[in-house]
Amino acid sequence: MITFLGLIVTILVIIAIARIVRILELTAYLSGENSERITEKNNNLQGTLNLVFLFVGMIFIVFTTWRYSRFILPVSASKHGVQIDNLMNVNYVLIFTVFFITQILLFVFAFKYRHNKNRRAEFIPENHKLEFVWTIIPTIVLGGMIVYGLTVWNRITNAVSNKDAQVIELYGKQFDWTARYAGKDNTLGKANFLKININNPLGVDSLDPNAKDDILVKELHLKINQPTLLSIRAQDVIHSVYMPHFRLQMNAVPGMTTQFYFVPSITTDEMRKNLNNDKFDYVLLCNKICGMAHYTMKMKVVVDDENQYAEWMNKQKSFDGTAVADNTNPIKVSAVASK
Ligand SMILES: [Cu+2]
Repeated sequence: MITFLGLIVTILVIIAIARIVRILELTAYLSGENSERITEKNNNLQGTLNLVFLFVGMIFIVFTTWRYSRFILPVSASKHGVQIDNLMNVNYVLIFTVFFITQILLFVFAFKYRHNKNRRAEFIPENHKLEFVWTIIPTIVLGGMIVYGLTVWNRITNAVSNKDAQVIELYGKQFDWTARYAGKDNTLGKANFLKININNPLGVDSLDPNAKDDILVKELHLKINQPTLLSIRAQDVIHSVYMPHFRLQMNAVPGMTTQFYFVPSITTDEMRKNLNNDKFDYVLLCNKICGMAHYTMKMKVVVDDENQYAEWMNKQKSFDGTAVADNTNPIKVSAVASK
């Protein structure tokens, strides 16, 4: 109803403006002015308006950047995140520099070279030197950015080969995440979608000896400075593991395993102190629009120190080693909280 009224009001306002313009034209005509003719006064006004627009626009840009900078993520909570932030900052500096230079030149020139009857425009059909400069400089700058970006990305993703990493599986489905810890053997048990049932949401193969000590949880706990390898799977559609505070994102694709290797570097407690906010929590979000309740698909992430982590881990329960995972005798997944 409100939108309908809004639409009608908008249409009426447009009609009213059109009528007023028409009236102004008619009065000008009646008073003998030729409204088609562009006068010196018009040119000066338009030229000055260009300067005003530049000035107001620049103030607006600087103000909004300052005003909303609090929405920018805090310092990275992972080791590799520092490289991503550097890359981002270099991009910001470049973009802002180019933006300010080009916009100031654009509007200042529009003012400076507004029409003047005593001045003739120069005719320059081509200028090879100029074209060379405006082709080569952006090519070098953009090429440099691509090489820099790829180098950082390769360095981050190649780190995966590290063998000391703790393996944690993240499993996405519409619409929640489950984390599986590999247990004492640091080896995840095999999983098979045929074994998925209400008591075994990840389809873990309980016949696999590696699966017996696996632990399923609904809250992701990470140990500070512990190299961690996320092993990522999805059940139904493409999801994406997104942990913005760690500068970490990787797609979760049905039918394949993806991975991300990283080292958490700031505990939840430290970050709360940094941000002066004792309600702060790290979060894992789904970053692929995966259906109606996509926005609810998140999991709390906690970075613990050694003691906190051990304390939490000791409270978890692993798979019941004796049960067999089939539909008639489902394995018990005691640690999966029914939210
Ligand atoms: Cu999702």
